[in-house]
Amino acid sequence: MIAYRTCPLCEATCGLAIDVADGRVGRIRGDADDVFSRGFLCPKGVSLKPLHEDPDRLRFPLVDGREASWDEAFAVVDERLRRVLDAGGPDAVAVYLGNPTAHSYASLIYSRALIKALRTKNVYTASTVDQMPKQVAAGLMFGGGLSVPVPDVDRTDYLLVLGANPLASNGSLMTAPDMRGRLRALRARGGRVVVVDPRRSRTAQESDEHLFIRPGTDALFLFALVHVLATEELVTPVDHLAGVEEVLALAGDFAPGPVSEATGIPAATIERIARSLAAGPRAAVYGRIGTCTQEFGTSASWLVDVLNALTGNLDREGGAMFPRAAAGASNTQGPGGRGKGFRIGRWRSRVRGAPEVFGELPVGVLAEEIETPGEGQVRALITNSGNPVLSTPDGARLDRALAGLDFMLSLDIYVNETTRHADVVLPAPSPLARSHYDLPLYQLAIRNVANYSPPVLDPADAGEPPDEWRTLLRLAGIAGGAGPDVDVDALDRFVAGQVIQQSGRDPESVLAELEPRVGPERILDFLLRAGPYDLTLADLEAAPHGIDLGPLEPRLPEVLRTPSGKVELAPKEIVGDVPRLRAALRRSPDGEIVLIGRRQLRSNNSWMHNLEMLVRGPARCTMHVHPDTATQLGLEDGAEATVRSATNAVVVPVEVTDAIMPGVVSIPHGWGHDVPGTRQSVARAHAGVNCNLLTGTAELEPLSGNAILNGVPVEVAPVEVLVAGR
Ligand SMILES: Nc1nc2c(c(=O)[nH]1)N[C@H]1C(S)=C(S)[C@@H](COP(=O)(O)OP(=O)(O)OC[C@H]3O[C@@H](n4cnc5c(=O)[nH]c(N)nc54)[C@H](O)[C@@H]3O)O[C@H]1N2
Ligand SMILES: Nc1nc2c(c(=O)[nH]1)N[C@H]1C(S)=C(S)[C@@H](COP(=O)(O)OP(=O)(O)OC[C@H]3O[C@@H](n4cnc5c(=O)[nH]c(N)nc54)[C@H](O)[C@@H]3O)O[C@H]1N2
Ligand code: SF4
Ligand SMILES: [Mo]
Repeated sequence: MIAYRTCPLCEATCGLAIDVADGRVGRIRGDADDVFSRGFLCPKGVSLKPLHEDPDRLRFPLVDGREASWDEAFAVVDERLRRVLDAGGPDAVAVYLGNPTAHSYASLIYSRALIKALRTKNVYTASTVDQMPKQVAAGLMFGGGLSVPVPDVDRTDYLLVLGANPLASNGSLMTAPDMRGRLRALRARGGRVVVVDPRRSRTAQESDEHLFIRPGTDALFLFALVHVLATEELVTPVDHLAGVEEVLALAGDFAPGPVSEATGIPAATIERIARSLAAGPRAAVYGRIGTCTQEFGTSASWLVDVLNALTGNLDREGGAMFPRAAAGASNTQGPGGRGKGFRIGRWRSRVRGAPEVFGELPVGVLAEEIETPGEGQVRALITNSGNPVLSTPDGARLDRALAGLDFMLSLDIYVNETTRHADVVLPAPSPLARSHYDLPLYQLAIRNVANYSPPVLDPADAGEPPDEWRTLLRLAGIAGGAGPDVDVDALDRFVAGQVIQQSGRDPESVLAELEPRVGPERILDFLLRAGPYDLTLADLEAAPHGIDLGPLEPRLPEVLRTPSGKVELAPKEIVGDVPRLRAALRRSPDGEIVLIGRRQLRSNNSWMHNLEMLVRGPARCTMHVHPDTATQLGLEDGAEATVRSATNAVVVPVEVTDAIMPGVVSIPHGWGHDVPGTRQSVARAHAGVNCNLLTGTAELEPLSGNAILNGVPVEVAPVEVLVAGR
C-alpha cells in the first residue's frame, strides 16, 4: 500500500508517497501527484523512516531518568507541579514551545489549552529566536501577526532576497516546495534574482547577482533603497496606505553614500537595485532569518514591505501577496478591512521589563527569570518540542538555570541537551503515527493549498505513545487542579466548544454537526467549514494529494485588521526606533570580526543529528572564514580556532572559503551534542559545538524582544598547539 502524507519537518509541506506493508514502513518518495510539491522532496523527507525506527527515540515516559508508565508519570507531574504552583502561583511555571509545535496542529491547538489552564505570564517560544520581528512588523502594518506578505515567486520577474537561503532551508515564511525549481523557472522566463547575504549561499550561487552585506545592516540598505525611490521620484504607491510621506521623510537620512560605507554595498549598486525594483512591472522583496535575528530585525522586516508597497508591488500579482488560507487564518475571520490592530507590551517581564508580544516574552530573558529570586520567580518549566539549551542565546547560562529548577517537564521524543534536565519526559508518536495539517504554514504559502494527512500507521498497533493532544489535555487537567485523571474527552469537547464560540457560532449545534470526530480533527473540520472556501475535512480526506485553491489573489483592503483600515506604513513604535538605526550609520566596522550562522540542508535546527543518513560524511559544524581574514588572524584550513565573544568562548574547526565576506565568520547552530546525560548516540558521535554559547542576552531587539544571533562581535585566534615536554 502507498500512503500519502505531508512532510512535517520544514515549511515546504512536501507530499510524500510512503510504502507501507504489514505495519512496516518501506520506501519514502516524493508524491509526484501532490498538487503543490509535484514530487519534490529533500533528504530529510526520506529520513522519516529512520526517525520512525530510531532506537534512541523515546517510546515511554521517563521519570527521573527511568522508564515509567503513563499513569505514574502523570502522578509525578501532578505532585511536583502542584507543589510549585502552591508555593509560587501561576507565574512560577514557565512554558517553552519549540519549533516543531508549528509543524503539529495538535500541539499548536492543545498547547494553547495547557497555557490557558496554567494562567502563567511566563510563556516563551522559539519565535523570539526566529521570526518575531516579522510578526511585529506585520502586526503593526497590517493588523495581524501572520498577515505576512509572501513573494509571488511563480509570477514575479524580479526577486530581491535578503538573509534567506531557501535552497538550504527550503523556504521560511514562504511555503514553497522546490524553491530551486521555482527560481530556475523565474530566471528562465527572463526574470532576475538578487541575493543579499554576507555569505555566497547556495541560493546566491543560483542567483543573477549576489551582494555581500555587513551583518546587521539590512535596514540601512533597505532605507537607502527607499531614499533613492524618493529622490528619483520613482515612488508608485499601492492604494490603502497611511504614512507614505512620513516614511519618505525618514529615508532622507539614509543616502546611498553613507549607507554604502556601513553595509559594504557600493552606492551605485544601491541606486541600480532601487531603479530595477521600481522599473520591473512585477517585483518582490523578501527577507528572512538573517534580517530577523539581528540588531534591527523589526526595522528590516518593516522596510521589506515598505519597499513592496512603495514600488506598487504589495498585493499585486508577481509582487508580495497575502495568502488566503483554508483554515485558521485570523485575517479571513469577520467582516475584514479593519480591526483591533496589534499592541506591544500588554505586560512586561519581571526582571528587566521586556515587553510582551503576541502573548509571550522573549526567550532571551528566561534564564534571568529562573535565576532571580523574588515574587514571580520561575521555579518550574514545561518544554514542548524545544531544545533551548542549543537554540537560544547564552546556552551555558540557561543550561545552569535549568539544572537549578524545582521541577521540569519536557514533551519530547529524545533526551537531549535540554530535556536531560527534566524530571519527567513525555514522548510523542512518530510523525508517521499521527495525523497532520499545516495550520500556520498554509497561511504563508505562495499558492492557496490545503492538504490533510491521516496517520500512516495506527499509533496503538505501532507501539507508539498516545497522541500529543491527549497528553496536553491531561496536563491541562493537572494545571487546572483536576488531578492526573481528568476526563480527556470531556475536556477536548470543551476546548472545541471554545474555538467554535470564539468565532461567534453556537457550540452545541456545531459540535453536533462535527460528530463523531474528536481531537484536532474535529477542530480542523470546524476551521475548514468556517474558512473562506467552505471546505470540510471530508473533502480533504477525499483528496490525498491535496486541494489546489489557486494562485494568490489581491486582498487589500479586506485582509487588513488595523484600526484605521489602512496599511500603516509608519507605525509610531517603529518610527520611534529609527534614531537607533540612524546612530548605526555612524559606526565604523573597521577591523571588527562578527559571527553569523548558517543552515544546512541535512540539519533541522538541533534535532535530526541522531540519524546516520543525515550526519555521515565530513564534519559539518565548522567555522567559515574568508582567506584574507584567515591570513590576517593566522588561521589555517582544518585547524582549530578559539572564538571568544562577550558571553563565552568555543573551539571550532576552521574552513577557509571565499564564499563568506572578509571580517565575517559563520558557525551553524544546533550542534554541541557532547554534554553528559543525553541519549542520542549518533548525535554524540557528531557533536560539533554550540554556537549559542557565544550569542548573548544582554541586548535583545527592543520592539520584538528577538534574540540577536547574527552580527555578534567576536575575537578569533588559532588554538595554540601545546608541544609536550617543553
Ligand atoms: N545561532 C542561531 N540560533 C538559532 C537559529 C539561528 O539561525 N542561529 N535559529 C533559530 C530558529 S529559527 C529556531 S526555530 C530555533 C529552534 O529552536 P527549538 O525549537 O528550541 O529547537 P529544535 O532544535 O527545533 O528542537 C526541537 C525539539 O523538538 C523535539 N521534537 C521533534 N518532534 C517532536 C514532536 O513531535 N513532539 C515533541 N514533543 N517533540 C518533538 C526534538 O527532539 C527537539 O528536542 O533555533 C533558533 N536558534
Ligand atoms: N535544512 C534545514 N532547513 C530548515 C531549518 C534547518 O535547520 N535546516 N530550519 C528551519 C527554520 S526553524 C527556519 S526559521 C528556516 C529559516 O530559513 P532561512 O531564513 O532561509 O534560513 P538560513 O538558511 O539560515 O538563511 C539565512 C541566511 O541569512 C544570512 N545572514 C546572516 N546574517 C545576515 C544579515 O545580517 N543580513 C543578511 N542579509 N543575511 C544574513 C546567512 O548567511 C544565511 O545564508 O529554515 C527552516 N528550514
Ligand atoms: S523540503 Fe522540507 S517538507 Fe520537503 S521533504 Fe524536505 S524537510 Fe520535508
Ligand atoms: Mo525557525
